[in-house]
Amino acid sequence: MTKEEIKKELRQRLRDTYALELEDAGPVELFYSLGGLVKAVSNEKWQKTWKNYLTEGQKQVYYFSIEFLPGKLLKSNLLNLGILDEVRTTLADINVDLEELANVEKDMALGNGGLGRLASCFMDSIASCGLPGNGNGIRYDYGLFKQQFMDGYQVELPDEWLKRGNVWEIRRESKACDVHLFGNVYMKRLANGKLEPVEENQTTVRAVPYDTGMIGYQNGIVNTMRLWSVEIPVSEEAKYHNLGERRTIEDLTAVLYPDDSQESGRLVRLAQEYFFVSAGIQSIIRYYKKLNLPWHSLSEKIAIHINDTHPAMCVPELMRVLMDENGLNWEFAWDITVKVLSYTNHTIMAEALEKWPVYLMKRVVPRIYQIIEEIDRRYVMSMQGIHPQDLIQRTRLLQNDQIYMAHLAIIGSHSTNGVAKIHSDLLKTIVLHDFYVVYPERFNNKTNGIAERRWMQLANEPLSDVMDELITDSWRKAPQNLKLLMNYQNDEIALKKLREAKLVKKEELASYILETTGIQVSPNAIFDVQIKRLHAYKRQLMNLLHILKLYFDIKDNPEIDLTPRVFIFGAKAAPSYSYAKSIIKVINEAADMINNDASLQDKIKVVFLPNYNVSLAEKIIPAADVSEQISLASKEASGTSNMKLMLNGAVTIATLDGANIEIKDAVGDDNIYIFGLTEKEVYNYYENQDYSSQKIYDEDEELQRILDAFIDGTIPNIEFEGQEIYDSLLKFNDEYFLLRDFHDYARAQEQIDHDYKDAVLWQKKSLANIANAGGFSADETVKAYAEDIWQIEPIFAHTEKEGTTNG
Ligand code: F58
Repeated sequence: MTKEEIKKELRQRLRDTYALELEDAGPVELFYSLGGLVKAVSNEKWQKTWKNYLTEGQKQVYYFSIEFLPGKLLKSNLLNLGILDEVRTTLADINVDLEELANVEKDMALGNGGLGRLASCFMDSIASCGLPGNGNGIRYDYGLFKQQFMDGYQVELPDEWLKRGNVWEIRRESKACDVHLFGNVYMKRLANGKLEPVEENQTTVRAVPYDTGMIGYQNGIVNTMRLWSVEIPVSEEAKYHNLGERRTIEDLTAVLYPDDSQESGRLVRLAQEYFFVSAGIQSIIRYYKKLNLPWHSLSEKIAIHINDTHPAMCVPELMRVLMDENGLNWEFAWDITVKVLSYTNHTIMAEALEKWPVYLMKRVVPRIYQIIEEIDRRYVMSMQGIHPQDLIQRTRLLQNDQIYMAHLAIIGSHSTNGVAKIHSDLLKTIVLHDFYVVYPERFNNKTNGIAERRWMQLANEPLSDVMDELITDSWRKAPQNLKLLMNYQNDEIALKKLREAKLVKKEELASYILETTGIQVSPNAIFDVQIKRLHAYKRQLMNLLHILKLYFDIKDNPEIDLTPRVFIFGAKAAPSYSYAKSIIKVINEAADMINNDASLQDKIKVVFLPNYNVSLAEKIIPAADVSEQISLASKEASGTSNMKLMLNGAVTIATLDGANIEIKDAVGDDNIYIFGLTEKEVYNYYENQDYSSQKIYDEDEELQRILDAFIDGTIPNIEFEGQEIYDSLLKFNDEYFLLRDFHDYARAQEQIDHDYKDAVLWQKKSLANIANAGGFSADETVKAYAEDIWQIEPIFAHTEKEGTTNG
């Protein structure tokens, strides 16, 4: 599009929608008009893409995820359509700043953290690699809560992201379908002797899809992310004249659950899981039927991915649709189901592995429960004589009146993968070892990846420009080419350029910190960043223990030679996770104490930025010097902020956990700071049960002083929280071994303090991190999924093979 065409289109849209001239429009009107224009450009490609898939009979994957975290889409869509620069300069001609328009857009925050963001990075990469793949999820009316701090406490406010409407989505009324919940079911014997399920007294809700185009990077491909919203079917309207009853239905897709620990919400959460699974499966089968192919070809045309266990009801739902609605027998339906489905596990934490009480499942989805029972019965039967009884009992779906959703996903699919090498190994050797014995061929690893386009090209333009200058812009299409940067390791001019690019982003972040918190920080200090959900295993608390160590060090010796450092946190705690909320409170109070103590001479500052989300990550990550990846070894499945920070030249301080291990292998020992227990040592402690935090404390004066600060009034205003944390570390024996890892962590931090003083040395380390981040591109990850698990091909490869030319 030329500049003139862009202006003309904008003028027209402003007149048509707002009765405004370009010169009179404000950022909101401009954003929506520009969004509409972008959508119109991409719609043409979108239509072509799906028609192409249909006529070519392409096998497609459907990525089922209860969370998607796309963030803002305007700039990413412009970039992927290849018109970012044109639009930016056109707007500049009329004195409009694209950044200001982009800020009008609300983050689409339909997820909690890594799991949801991974789903969105995958959507970007799947489209960018020309792969036929679609998302399937829930269109929550309210996304993840907005976080504010009051007196240092986390306060949760509703996220009204749809208030001004969502410019990207298309409501597809004609693709709506009915989902049935509750009621009861019994088996009726037909005249031919066969049994048929009869369902009664059900509640029927309407699932209406809202589709958003997932635009590939400058390749003409636009895939679909389909999010379902609940409505009352027209035929049922009369039943719901009572407003209260209406609300119970409409609330089904009202909010994203930050966790499932509150009983009151659990029924709704289960209904949500079934709702988007059932709607998704029904729409896929409806599509497949249009192809007029026999059922046994289903797995040649369709792959369905279960992202964590939340969509695990795909297994019984696909069985139900094939058997009850299309008359297939059990064996045939089962064979198809296992071939079509695949599953990713994202955690080894027992409390996070979903289990649903039988009574709840029976109540919410009685027919699904019946099918689950039958899967369990047949599984147990088929294993008799092959595996020992105790193994069979441990692996079955139904145990202690609960349904083990991971077991359902593993038994009902052909592939189970972990998200980093160590995590996949732990699944095989420990967490899911029994299943590995039963189905060794089903287990595989797919290390997570990130969309470099968003995390470098969009988030960090100064660095992107330096890269173009040094290694040409080929890395933009092929992130592997970042490797070429290694040629500049000893080039002082290149190192200086990289340093200057980092400084620009640090200055921007410093301004943002001042604006939002009133805290003044120096861009010359080390920016040390820990950004992730607040969870005990991620050990934000250990970071604080080290900050307190430095605090006491400076107090004891005001002349101490410390490199000034700003510790930056970003994290939301699940509203019902009170321990995590206490950690937020103590960090905020310690921050207040430190930031207002002039005797520290600004040697350390602590900033907890509120409302961590994708947009805030885009501000923090490019400005980071140090990346904190300090989870207890074995607990973090992979991590992805570690990859984003590395890509932006931050140097990692890490335990040997998750993808940190692969990052270490990629950058080499000199360019990462490793400390702490290994996963084997952690498991040894579990086995021998000989960990005593009290013993460590009793023998360690420094730790005594730091821990006592939580209860002796040193950190003010934390009577309750301080005691809770103190007790967790001593009375309850320090579940995540903070005291055990503390000194090694402090040692690694001291090394960072020392190395950062040598600007050239530090910049070389930073360069090695950028150069080796290409291996963590989500493009590579989804290509591996496509080849090994989904068996789908890029549209280009497919059309070439068939001898056609439409790409
Ligand atoms: C995360 N899981 C893992 N779960 O913790 C992280 O290591 C990994 O990199 C990432 O998945 C992607 O594989 C995660 O984000 C959740 O947010 C849960 C969702 C359901 C409610 C409880 C939190």
